[in-house]
Amino acid sequence: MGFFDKIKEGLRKTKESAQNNVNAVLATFRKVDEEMLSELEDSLILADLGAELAMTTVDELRERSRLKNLQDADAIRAELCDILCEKMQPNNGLVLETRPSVILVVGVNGVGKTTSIGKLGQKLTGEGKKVLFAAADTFRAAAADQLAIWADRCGADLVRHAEGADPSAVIFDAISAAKARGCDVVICDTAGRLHNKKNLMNELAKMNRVIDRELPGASKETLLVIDATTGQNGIAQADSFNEACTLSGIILTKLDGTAKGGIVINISSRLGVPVKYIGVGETADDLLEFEPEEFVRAFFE
Ligand SMILES: Nc1nc2c(ncn2[C@@H]2O[C@H](COP(=O)(O)OP(=O)(O)OP(=O)(O)O)[C@@H](O)[C@H]2O)c(=O)[nH]1
Ligand SMILES: [Mg+2]
Repeated sequence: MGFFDKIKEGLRKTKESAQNNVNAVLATFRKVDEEMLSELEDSLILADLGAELAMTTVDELRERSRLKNLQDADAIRAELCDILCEKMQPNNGLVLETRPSVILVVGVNGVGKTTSIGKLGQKLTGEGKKVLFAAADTFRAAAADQLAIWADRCGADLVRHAEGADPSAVIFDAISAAKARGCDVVICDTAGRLHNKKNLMNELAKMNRVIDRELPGASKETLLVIDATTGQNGIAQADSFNEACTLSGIILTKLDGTAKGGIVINISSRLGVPVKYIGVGETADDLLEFEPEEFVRAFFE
């Protein structure tokens, strides 16, 4: 399946949803008037674009369709795509320039951190990189086992400690091992933590200090994993995590499980942090590098 088709397949629920009638509004399009614009705004909100973004988008569409004298549905759709693309953060991919580089993966419980690390490991080893997983989720007994399965699958190394160990100590050991073995990338799995639990957020800050101390000047990506099915709460999660550990990117998972795929556009435009990957399923191939233009095109096709 091609890249574009995979996004479309991942958006199947969104596109089939009776609620997402953006295309239905355009299909019955006759002229740009207030009734049509307000229907369009409603359908954008229902697709989880967020009220604010839906409003500013429709305001711009009203203005531009007047200026450019847009008369047909295709022209309106193209203009709508352009407006949304302009609002989204461009994705320049991961910056992994030093050896080793570090990717720290954070997020609330069950959003898909460990799975996304497995998928990312697969991608990077596939590019010929030597990858090491750090099992810094020492909170759940099965967490390191789950990561070990992914490590086996993609040929990554694994550093783990016993349950209950200090996660920062795991990261310290993983970095030492990566230096000794000449690894290209260390990917750190962390325990799920609620964004409003102060002590857990402090623990995250400590892990970051260990990385900065042991690898000064190294490339470091701090990726927040957000579950697309949680909708608008993802914005609040991003704001809190960003305070604790300056995020460099977002992985938005479970897009295949939601009828509200517009959350991607919302998150990509609302946060000052780019969406770098989207998850569209549970297998190793189901992590796609996020391309705003392709995504918006798939969304409206
Ligand atoms: N459909 C779908 N399922 C996903 C996706 N990403 C992850 N999952 C599933 O979500 C569930 C939780 O994934 P984990 O990777 O264990 O999540 P986690 O954030 O590591 O969870 P904790 O470590 O408990 O905080 C698993 O059943 C995954 O298979 C996705 O993109 N699509
Ligand atoms: Mg996990």
